[in-house]
Amino acid sequence: MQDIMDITFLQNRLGAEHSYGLSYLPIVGSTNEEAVRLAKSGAPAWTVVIADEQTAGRGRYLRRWESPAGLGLWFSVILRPETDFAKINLLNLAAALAIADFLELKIEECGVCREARVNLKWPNDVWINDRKICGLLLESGTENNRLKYLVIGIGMNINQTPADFHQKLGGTAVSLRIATGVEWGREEFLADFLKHFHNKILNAIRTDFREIITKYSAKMLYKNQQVCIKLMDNTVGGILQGINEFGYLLLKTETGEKEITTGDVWEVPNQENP
Ligand code: BT5
Repeated sequence: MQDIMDITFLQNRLGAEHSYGLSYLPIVGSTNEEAVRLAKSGAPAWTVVIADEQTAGRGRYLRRWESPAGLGLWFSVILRPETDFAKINLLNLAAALAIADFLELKIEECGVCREARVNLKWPNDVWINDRKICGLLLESGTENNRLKYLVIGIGMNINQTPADFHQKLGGTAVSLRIATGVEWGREEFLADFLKHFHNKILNAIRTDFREIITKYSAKMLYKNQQVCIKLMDNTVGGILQGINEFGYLLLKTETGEKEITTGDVWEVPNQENP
């Protein structure tokens, strides 16, 4: 497989009727940074910034996202949804769900018999079995409490082998190749994903996210399990119950039910069976 993406192949596979404008950069600091810059200067909805490699790929809270050349899909989609800023959580969940559904479709299509369960770790991770395959980072601009633009940054591990991951990620990250045992054509995968993503996001907005909560909940990691949630300045423990209509996490704690708007969820190992 090649490091450099074949953009003509990608365009052709997307077909003539697609709504995307592609901006391809072999190497960039962060596709989100570039997409935010383009969005601020008026780029239309469905502009996609794609890179083969990111030198400063970012996660939430200024964390780093490993984005080696030619092995994954690192891209950012600009949206201009006509919605309140408050809908951003639901858009985040709708995007994660669209990714999980697509991964399931592709895994099924390729016919591997390996056990590859796709799960959602609230709020922005997609996992296969017990490892992270994909992370999302949303960045937005607002005006009078309405979303002016939304950038959905997506990092998906595609063709890495275990040795390609940084030691620090050992045991927590996975690629589609590791999960399925086969190598994937990134262009074909991305073109098919973009078509799927467009339909899913438009449908989620059109139906006011009505089905998203139920569908997201069904794929949620650690449901009804004891978890620990790392917030900005403290940690809270409890039983993960699901999400509410705003996309916030519901946690049953010793002092009652808590609504969590952001944070990192970790499983608390079972004392009898750690
Ligand atoms: C995320 O943050 O998971 C959001 C990642 C978004 C990356 C995309 S790539 C395209 C676009 N451009 C950008 O600059 N970013 C977006 P968070 O939940 O904070 O998780 C970050 C953590 O995931 C790190 O601290 C590592 O532990 C882990 N990690 C880093 N790189 C990884 C990788 N390639 N695969 C799996 N885990 C990784």
